[in-house]
Amino acid sequence: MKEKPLAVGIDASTQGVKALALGPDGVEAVAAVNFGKDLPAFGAPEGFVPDADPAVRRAPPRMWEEGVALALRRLGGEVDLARTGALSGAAQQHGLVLSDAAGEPLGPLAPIWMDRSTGAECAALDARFGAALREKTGSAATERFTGPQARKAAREDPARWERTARVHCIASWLNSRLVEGGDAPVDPGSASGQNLMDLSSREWDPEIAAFTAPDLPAKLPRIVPSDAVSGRLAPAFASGGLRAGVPVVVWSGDNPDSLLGMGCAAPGEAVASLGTSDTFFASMDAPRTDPDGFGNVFCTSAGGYMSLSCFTNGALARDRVRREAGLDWEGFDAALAATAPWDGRRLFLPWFAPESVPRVPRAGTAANFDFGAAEPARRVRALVEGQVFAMKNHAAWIGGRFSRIGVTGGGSKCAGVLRILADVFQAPVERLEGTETVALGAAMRAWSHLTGEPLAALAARLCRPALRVEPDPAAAGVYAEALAAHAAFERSALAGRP
Ligand code: XUL
Repeated sequence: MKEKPLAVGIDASTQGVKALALGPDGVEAVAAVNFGKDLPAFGAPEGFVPDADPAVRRAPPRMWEEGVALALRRLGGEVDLARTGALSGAAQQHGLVLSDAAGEPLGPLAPIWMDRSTGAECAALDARFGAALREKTGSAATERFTGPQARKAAREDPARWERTARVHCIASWLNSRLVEGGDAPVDPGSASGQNLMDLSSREWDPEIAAFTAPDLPAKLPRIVPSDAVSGRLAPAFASGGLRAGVPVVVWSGDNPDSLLGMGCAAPGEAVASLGTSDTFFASMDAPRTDPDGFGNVFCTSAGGYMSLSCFTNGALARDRVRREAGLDWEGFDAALAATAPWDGRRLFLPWFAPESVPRVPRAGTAANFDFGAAEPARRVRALVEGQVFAMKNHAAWIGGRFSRIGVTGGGSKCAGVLRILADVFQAPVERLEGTETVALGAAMRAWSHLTGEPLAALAARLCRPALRVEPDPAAAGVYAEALAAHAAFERSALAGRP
């Protein structure tokens, strides 16, 4: 190997793949592949093949595999990948890929995290295990998780199930394709997104697995720590200078590696990812679970635990209120600057679409004032505060105060949103310099394996904030009152719904 080693991190996400090269002085290059643009023959421009049933969301596993190979080739055009000493990756969490013993997928399509077609399977798991499922695995029965998906696959096509040697989530399947022998283990970050793993022992729960599908315990991959080597790079991926035989550190899920790549993997640190959905995830010292059953608990890829709550009404709600108020994004931000914290004691529940936290199966917003008739600036403030109040109230079970909140996603560009987050949480809010946090998290694990540099030291060196917003203590009182009022308003709104 030449003087300066490289670690490569891959982010296999819904709409494409990113590959990132991390050297001794930081990120050297990033290459991207977009499924719609670069691999149109798979017919999945948005990352899934359109289906007549909106609950069904499936994608071709071969597209992910080709996407990874292409991203590595492109990265090889930017840096000399012969310097690579270790590689790792993270994939969209959950999903289900059934494979034979050599890792070949059984069938052209596999369900992804957006699939919502396992309601009957989740009901069966709930009826059998009740609250114990959430307490053991960290999540109530969840439609997109590998366990319910496997139960459905076994029921729908018993012959294929019989032929299945391995039941993979997307991360462990891609990891299997990448290594010699085609049979990779899974890390606790991915395994905790399956409704199958016991969070405290970090082993598959034999009773839950056996109930979920016939012979499932024998078909699941081994669980290994997130810093373990899963195998050696297969010759098929050796291109752009990358050498076959390079160690592949076990793949993880995108959320655990994003927490790492955001530099927020120490207990008490959290991330608010303000994208299509708003996702709030926080690092925890112990596996506490959400008594309401809305949030998920995963293992982190840094050896700890993390909460994850997904608020469906994120960017689309902000965009809708902005448009209806006749504002551009500058005007949206100016509206927040022109109004005071909890101005007029207004409360708004932005359930324009069915919501996951709290669970709201049918769309329908609610307000304690005439939302549609209110001045644009008041609507904008009530919306953003309503979103952040829900985030804070539904984070109460995580325990303690947050020492820092990292922000990412389109919404984090809006200064007014960051101000409200800092003041409601009474915690400093930081926006990072880099954007490829998932690929960076995976590359950090590979680098740590290669050099022995601890993850915390790497985070301190690589995850620098571009902007930090300190909380205003003067807003603490009004927001404490607002949070209590929001919780009561939400309870009464939920009680009045079917
Ligand atoms: C988390 C989840 C999504 C996917 C996106 O539970 O389903 O965040 O991981 O790739």
